[in-house]
This record gives sequence, C-alpha cells and structure tokens, in this order.
Amino acid sequence: MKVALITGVNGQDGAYLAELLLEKGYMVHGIKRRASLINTERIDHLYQDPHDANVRFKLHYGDMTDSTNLIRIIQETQPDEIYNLAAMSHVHVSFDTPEYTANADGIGTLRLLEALRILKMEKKTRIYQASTSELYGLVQEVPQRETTPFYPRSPYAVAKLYAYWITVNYREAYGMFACNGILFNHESPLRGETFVTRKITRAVAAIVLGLQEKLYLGNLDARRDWGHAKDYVEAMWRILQQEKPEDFVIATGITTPVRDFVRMAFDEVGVELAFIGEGVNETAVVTACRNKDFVLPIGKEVVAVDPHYFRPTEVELLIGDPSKAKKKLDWEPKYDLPALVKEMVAADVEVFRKKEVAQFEHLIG
Ligand code: NDP
Ligand code: GDR
Repeated sequence: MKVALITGVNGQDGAYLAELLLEKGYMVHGIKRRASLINTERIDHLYQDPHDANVRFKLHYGDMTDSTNLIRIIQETQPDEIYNLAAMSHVHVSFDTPEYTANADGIGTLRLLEALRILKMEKKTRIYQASTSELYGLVQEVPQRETTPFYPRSPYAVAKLYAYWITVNYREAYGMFACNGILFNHESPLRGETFVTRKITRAVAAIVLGLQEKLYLGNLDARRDWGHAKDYVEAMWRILQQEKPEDFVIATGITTPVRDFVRMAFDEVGVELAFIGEGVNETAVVTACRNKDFVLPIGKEVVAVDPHYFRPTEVELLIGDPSKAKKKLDWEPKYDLPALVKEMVAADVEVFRKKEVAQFEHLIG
C-alpha cells in the first residue's frame, strides 16, 4: 500500500486530496495544527476510529514552523509521497503577517525538504509543492506558462517564490523527486469563506434569504482563471506519478473579472444586476428577480465597493496555459466556471437555509 503525507490536510485542497488518495487505496497521513476549537469539518467524513483495524486515514498534530515535529512525523510515517499544501494562503492577510507567512510558506517548505535529507529519504519520497499563479504577479506575458518570468506582488507570493526555487534546487542538487504544481485559483463549496468566490456565493445566499443586506467587495476589475479544486487535486497526484520530476501549470485557460463572477452568482438565484458608477463608487442594483422563492425589490443595492479590501499591490490579470499538463499528464478540467458557480451557490443556499431554521427553531413548539 502506498503511503502519503498531506500537510494542510484540513484545508480546501487537503480535504479533496485526502478523499482522492483514499479512493486510490493509499494510507493517508495528514498534518493539522492544534486549534482552540475543532476545525476538521472538511475531513470529518473521512475520519476513521484509530481503534479499528486497517485504519487508512490518520491525523498528526504538527506545524510548518516546527522542524523537529516535521522530522518526527516523516520518520514515523515513512511516506512514499508528500503533498505540501500547508500555508498561510490568504494574499491580503499576508500584508499584515509578512514574517509569519515567510516562515510558514517559504521556510516551511525548506524544513520538509531538509527533513527528507536528514532522514536519508531523499531517494524514497516524492514531494509535491503547492506553488501558485501568484508567482506571476505583475503581468509579463499572457497566457502564463511554465517559462513565464515571475514577478510576485505580495509577501505571500514572495514566500511562495522561495518555496518554488528551493524545491527546484533540491531536485537539481540532490536528485530528489520534487515538483511544483503552479496552480491557478481553484474553488469549491469547501473554499475558505474570505476568498472572493466563496465570499460572493455566501453573500448571495444570505441576501436572498434576508439574512444580509449588502455585499462589500474590493477590486471588481481583477481577473482570475478559476477552476474547481476537485479537478486540481487530481493534477497534483498525476504530477507525482510521472517518470521524471517536472513543474506544471494547472489552469483552465479562461479568465473572468470578479464583477462577472458576482453577476453569475446572483443569476443562479434568478436575480439580475446592473453595475453602475465607477471605482470606489461602483454599486450593483437589482434589475429583475425571476425566482419566486427569493424576492428582492427592484432597485435594491446589493453590492458596493469598500476600499478596505483593496491590496497595497494587486495582481490584475491571471490566465494560465495548461497545454503542458494536457500533453504530459493527460489532464484537463472537467468543471467549467458556470458549473462551479452553480455548485457553490447551491451549497451556500443550503447552508444558510439550515442557519435560518436554526435561528428560529426556538420559536417552534
Ligand atoms: P487553505 O487555506 O484552505 O488551507 C491551508 C491549510 O494549511 C490549512 O489546513 C491550514 O490549517 C494549514 N496551515 C496554515 N499554516 C500552517 C502551519 N504553519 N502549519 C501547518 N499547517 C498550516 O488553502 P487551499 O487548500 O486553498 O490551498 C492549499 C495550498 O495550495 C496552499 O499552500 C495554497 O497557498 C496553495 N494554492 C492554493 C490555490 C487555490 O486557489 N486554492 C492556488 C495555488 C496555490 P488551519 O486550518 O489550521 O489554518
Ligand atoms: P487570490 O484570491 O488573491 O487570487 O489568491 P482571492 O479570492 O482572495 O482574490 C481574488 C481577487 O479578487 C479580488 N477581490 C477580493 N478578494 C477578497 N479576498 N475579498 C474581497 O472582498 C475582494 N474583492 C475583490 C482580489 O483583490 C483579487 O484580485 C488565491 C489564494 O487561494 C492563494 O493562496 C492562491 O495562491 C491564489 O489564489 C492562486
């Protein structure tokens, strides 16, 4: 049985990847940080009682800032494959916590690679590094591909740049099977609530159910190449199954402005919008409401811009060229953006419907 170790296992990608590897028959170990409240919601359905025989999913407490802990977990679990997904992954927050971000996202990757060397496992264990389209930052070339120069635009992206190159360096210096997946934005109903897509789909659900008045956003002009996390974890696995270790761009090849994502998400619940004004004064108002379950008054302002969400330096345009992945990994996304938006909005409407019921439960009976 193959053994995998996933850092950041309770994050969006960790949850989908753990599920995929379990389906493929792996023994899956996951590293999670201690938190004051239980935060394993995304992987609770995979939980196996450690007292049972043949347990194939096991969690370990750990942190990317603690080398001794990483060395011990790797020694104990003896993984064939490591997927390094743990990171302080919020670009805007990285401007507030730059040093921590460098430590966890940059040096954290070095700690894992060094752990393999210290344990003399550099030839046994393959390692996947969660690199990012944020490396491209300020546009140098579109669409962005494996050879496009990097120009990171945030402490997060700079930390990830270090992680990218240290992965390449350990591959070249020590012959390690170490690969970067340069993944463009990928989303799902499991996406963290403060990333823009999930913030939008949650707000759409809350607004049509009368639980929220308005959605405040930052830069509506930014364009992203959005895919579905389920497709992207499949690519991670394929990258580690190659004969030769290489780096790959994983993207859909289609870019969409944040404003259009907002429009599509409201459209899912039958609400049509018109965007009026410019810059910080831009708003979106309801122009039609087709769904009798969700009645919003025509003319209601449901979206406004709040400069609080602007970043000190922004990445305006991301669009990836996944042709290398298509050719060498035989990888193509199964989901398109309309399917992704549909799934995310439906899931959030369901979540908020339950919340609505919970709110008024005490009045019943
Ligand atoms: P999430 O933010 O959903 O998950 C990040 C995970 O890392 C969480 O489990 C988090 O734990 C854990 N983590 C954070 N800091 C530490 C630490 N110091 N030690 C141990 N664990 C830590 O991110 P995604 O699942 O969306 O992304 C996975 C990876 O891929 C990240 O590295 C991200 O930067 C990268 N990436 C993501 C893309 C995307 O569009 N989703 C695109 C390209 C790259 P906790 O829950 O305790 O915070
Ligand atoms: P990103 O994702 O920064 O691309 O990083 P995010 O969803 O946070 O932002 C995408 C774009 O939307 C604009 N935006 C807003 N963003 C947030 N979060 N909140 C808002 O209110 C808002 N309004 C507009 C942003 O300015 C930006 O242009 C994600 C993370 O998953 C990284 O870890 C990963 O590496 C990259 O994707 C690829």
